[in-house]
Amino acid sequence: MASAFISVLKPNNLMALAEENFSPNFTVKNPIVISTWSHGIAANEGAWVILDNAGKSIDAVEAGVKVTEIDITNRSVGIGGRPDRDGHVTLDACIMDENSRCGAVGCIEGILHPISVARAVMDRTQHVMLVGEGARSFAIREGFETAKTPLKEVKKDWKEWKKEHKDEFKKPTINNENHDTIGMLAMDEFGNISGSCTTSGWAYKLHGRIGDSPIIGAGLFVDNEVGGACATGLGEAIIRIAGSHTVVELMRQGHHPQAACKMAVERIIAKHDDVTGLQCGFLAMNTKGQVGAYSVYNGFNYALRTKDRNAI
Ligand code: SD4
Repeated sequence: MASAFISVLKPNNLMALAEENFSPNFTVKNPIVISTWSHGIAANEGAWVILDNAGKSIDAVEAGVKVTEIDITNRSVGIGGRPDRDGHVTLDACIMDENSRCGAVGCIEGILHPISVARAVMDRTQHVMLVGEGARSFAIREGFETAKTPLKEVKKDWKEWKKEHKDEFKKPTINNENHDTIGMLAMDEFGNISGSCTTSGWAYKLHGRIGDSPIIGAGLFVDNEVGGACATGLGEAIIRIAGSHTVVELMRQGHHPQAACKMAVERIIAKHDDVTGLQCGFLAMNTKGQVGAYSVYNGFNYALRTKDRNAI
């Protein structure tokens, strides 16, 4: 087992805050919102507008990640994302509320806000997940805005990539453009937890590939009696252990969110003979307002927003 690779997450610039967050006695008074990576700062602000006005966590996690989806400079979420190897930008997203209601879209193309389509699947259909052309037709029928993808500059990069790689499949590397999915968890002032997750997935993936991010239990899971978890990183590895569900179940057994994330990461490591280039991370929150995060390699960070904190 490659346990030497395990390392606790320590965001470079605010280590003290991170240490404090992870201590067993640290709890945050709700409302609170946390999300993956530094783009989480802006996303949390989007969620905060709702949370700070006595809004519901489900509305907050939708509004929050929409900020990231619409950021065309982002190469791993939304319409600015990198395409698959055939040049299609296919997006994955899911959402889950405090009543275990959930919705998801996978491999959807040319839609500005996949997270809102996932929400519509949850609110307006009897299904949980729509994929591909069916998801896109549903979105259009329901009046969701379309967008042309890939962006010009993204297409240029893809063409260069194709020239260099021809038929070979791109190996994921650590903490580069492949690992910037946004996963978000929020607890509103009523103590209810919801989560969302949205991504353009693994850059230059095979056409039709769906990662963990739209899969309830893999990229995201919420149980309002326990807490929520979301994931980022190599989706195939996260799916193999039903990652976010695993983290929530470990919290149900009494583990602190930090310990639960670490145990899930250790399980991923144990299932792979070689974790070279395999980066995965989990972020979790329990009903007490305790948070935790852990990844295979250092370098993963998350953003936290409460009434008096707004930090990475
Ligand atoms: C995927 N989990 O499609 C996503 C990629 C990711 O941060 O998380 N990037 O496998």
